[in-house]
Amino acid sequence: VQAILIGGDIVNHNDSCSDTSRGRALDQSINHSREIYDRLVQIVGHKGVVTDPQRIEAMTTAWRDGWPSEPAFVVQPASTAEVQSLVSLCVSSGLSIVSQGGNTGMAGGALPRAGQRDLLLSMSRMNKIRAIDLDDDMIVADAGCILDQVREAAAEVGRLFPLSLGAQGSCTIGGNVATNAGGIHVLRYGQMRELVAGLEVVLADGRLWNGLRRLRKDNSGYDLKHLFIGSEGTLGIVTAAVLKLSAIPTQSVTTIVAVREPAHALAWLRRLRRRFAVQLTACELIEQICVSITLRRMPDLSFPILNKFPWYVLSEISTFNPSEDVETAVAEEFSEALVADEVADGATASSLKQAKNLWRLRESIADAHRMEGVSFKHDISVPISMVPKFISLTMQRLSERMPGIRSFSFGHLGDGNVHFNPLQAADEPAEKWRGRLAEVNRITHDTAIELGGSISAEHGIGQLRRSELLHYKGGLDLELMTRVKTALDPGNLLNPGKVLYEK
Ligand code: FAD
Ligand code: 2HG
Ligand code: ZN
Repeated sequence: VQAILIGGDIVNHNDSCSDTSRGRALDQSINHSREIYDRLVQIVGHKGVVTDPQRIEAMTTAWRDGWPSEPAFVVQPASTAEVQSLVSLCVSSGLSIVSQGGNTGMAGGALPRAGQRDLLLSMSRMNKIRAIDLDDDMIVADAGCILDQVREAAAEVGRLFPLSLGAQGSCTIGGNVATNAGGIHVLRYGQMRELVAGLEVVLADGRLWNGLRRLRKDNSGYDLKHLFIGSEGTLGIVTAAVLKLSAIPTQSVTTIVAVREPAHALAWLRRLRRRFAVQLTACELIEQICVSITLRRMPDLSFPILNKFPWYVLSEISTFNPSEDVETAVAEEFSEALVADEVADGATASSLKQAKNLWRLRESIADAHRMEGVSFKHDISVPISMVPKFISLTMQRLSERMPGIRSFSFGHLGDGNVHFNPLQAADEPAEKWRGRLAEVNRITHDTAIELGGSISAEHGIGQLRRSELLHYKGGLDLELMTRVKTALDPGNLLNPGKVLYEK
């Protein structure tokens, strides 16, 4: 059998770098790649060990950034028991484990390191909906279920699983949990953390933590599931989740308005919140350049506002009363905003097709952006009130140092989460702009922190922002994080080289 030798033969655990296998007792008898391969096959069967180079290539290539990645082995377990056996094998053979769902993460967290003893554990075969209970109003899903699959299963029984993001056709529930994913509906339904009632997690010593409870309230001690949510595969392997469902709105109205500056976008958000309260289910800020680049890349999309304006706000208002006249209410707010000179133009989707077109445009910005030369991605959050100041101050500071740099910002205005992704100057060679990420990061993240913000709102740290985390987090934050990591994974088995630096 052609096995595993993607990262070179694994012969001696002493070869591993200081990141791996600290404190783990190794069983010398299985410390050889062929033997490990045989043991893997015993656990997951031939079907569960991936050796096809094309499949491995897809699993080790990030959606956008090119991190070098070479797993020692790639496995796809089919059950929680298999995951437990794999963990035991890794403990005894000195392998580390990198959990992977859909590999859509934006911080490089799901990629095994190159030249290390990293086993890539893909959850894609664990993809069953285990149960749906309408009285509990919850769905129980394997970690490898695709987000769309869960949304569809909920819809089939007349319920909504509200997490919604551009990658929902390929990202998994385990990945959503591990990154505490956000998306467009956070302002109404919360991030993944708010949507999870219970988790099943395989721990770093192979034991199963069964927190798969369907409770809405549970104050019996520390709420351990929250440790695993957002831990990016560094504290445990999520094998299943209990997720809270919601009602499907009977009517959703999508509106886009054009504004001249982000402060006016904020004023529009304030209006919508005041008028519609919890009925406001999405509110996204989009800069003109995002629209033009996305339309150029995706010509089947259209845009209802013909004149160009610097910024747009795309919003969704959802109600449970089919006869409620949301469109008239939005039009009233729009007229008032027009008189106050806060909006310049606007349109409301008059069909599902038009609404879908607008949301597809919004969700395609990230894809269009990655094709546009050198760019610098950020996922900052600031208090909502600070969004306009963050954008103007950061662009001013960047432009002083890097004339010609182009603003490219969009994101979840209702959460104060800006994807601040400036582009290199147009018509300049890419070489001039490559290698400037650290400089751009420093200015951008300094400004976000200065305004009371965070260096990552929803994409996480992974390997992309590890040094930024180290730079910005206070000593006590890092100390507590390290103590949690050490308590749950003393041998540093799980996703080493991600989130934290090992001592
Ligand atoms: P992966 O990429 O496979 O993994 C991500 C991290 O989770 C890694 O650290 C991995 O080790 C860990 N992990 C995965 N599965 C498990 C498991 N079972 N147990 C333990 N750890 C695990 N994110 C947002 O928050 N909001 C958005 O709006 C958004 N939009 C996106 C749009 C596009 C086009 C793309 C490509 C990505 C977007 N993302 C967004 C980023 C990404 O976080 C989400 O797509 C998703 O949550 C990742 O899920 P995944 O299954 O692909 O995880
Ligand atoms: C989105 O909101 C995603 O579209 C991706 O979080 C953001 O590409 C990005 O920076
Ligand atoms: Zn986002």
